[in-house]
Amino acid sequence: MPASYETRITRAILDAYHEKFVRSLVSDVLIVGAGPSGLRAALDLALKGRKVTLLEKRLSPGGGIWGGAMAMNEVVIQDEALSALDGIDVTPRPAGSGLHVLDAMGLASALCAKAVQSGVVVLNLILAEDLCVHDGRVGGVVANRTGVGERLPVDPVSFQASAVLDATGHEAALVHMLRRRGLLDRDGPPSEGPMDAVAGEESVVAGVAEVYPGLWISGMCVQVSQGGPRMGPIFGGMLLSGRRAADLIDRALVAG
Ligand code: 48F
Repeated sequence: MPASYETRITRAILDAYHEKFVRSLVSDVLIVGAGPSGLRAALDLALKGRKVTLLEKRLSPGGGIWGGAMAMNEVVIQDEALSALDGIDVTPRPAGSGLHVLDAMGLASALCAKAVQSGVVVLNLILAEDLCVHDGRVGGVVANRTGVGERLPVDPVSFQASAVLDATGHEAALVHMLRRRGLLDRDGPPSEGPMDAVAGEESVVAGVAEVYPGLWISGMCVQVSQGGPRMGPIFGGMLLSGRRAADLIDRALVAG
């Protein structure tokens, strides 16, 4: 029987997704969480020639960008952080006091588009539910379809990488997985402190680190896991945090 038009459409999706999924199984860097810090880190690492896979549990990558602040969809970036927009097709508008504004839709979509065009494999609707740890080193992520592993007795699959970045924002999901098992400072701070926009912009960048062999943190995950201040609704530090993570991870990979 000749394949119907519907069958050929399904086949095209299956073939393309299969090829992408196979490519994502072994990466230089696996990033969990496609918010501003994860997307920026993914883009920078891809531009450095790294093989990058980005897992996002939601339908749409972009994390907190879409909502701006209190669902007012404008994003604020400070003078000192304008370099965080390098290579992204957006035009910030001056807003006084050393601040600039950007349409949130424009920033989220431009970041996603640039990351994909630069070779990052983005797999959405994939929930990271555990880590692979071999000989005291994180070597990958255990993941399932969003909504499946949480509700049904369906086994997950795993993705391997030389470095894993926890960019899951307030959830600090990968850090908590290690903490629950006592593999990482079980008595670490329970969450971020109260809001301090100035201090937060600094510490979210300064705190980027490899917190366990093979596991790095960026973005809001830094504040949560290190007890830093809650951030103001400003995105410069978040993007710079992703940039610093990309730089440190790339150097660590070069050093072997
Ligand atoms: O929350 P999110 O945008 O994190 P971020 O990059 O940026 C924080 C800002 O958006 C904002 C702020 C600005 O001042 O403070 O909050 O640190 O993006 C995190 C992404 O991770 C996904 C989640 O859906 C979101 O898109 N995520 C969280 N847990 C998992 C996950 C998981 N277990 N598996 C896959 N994705």
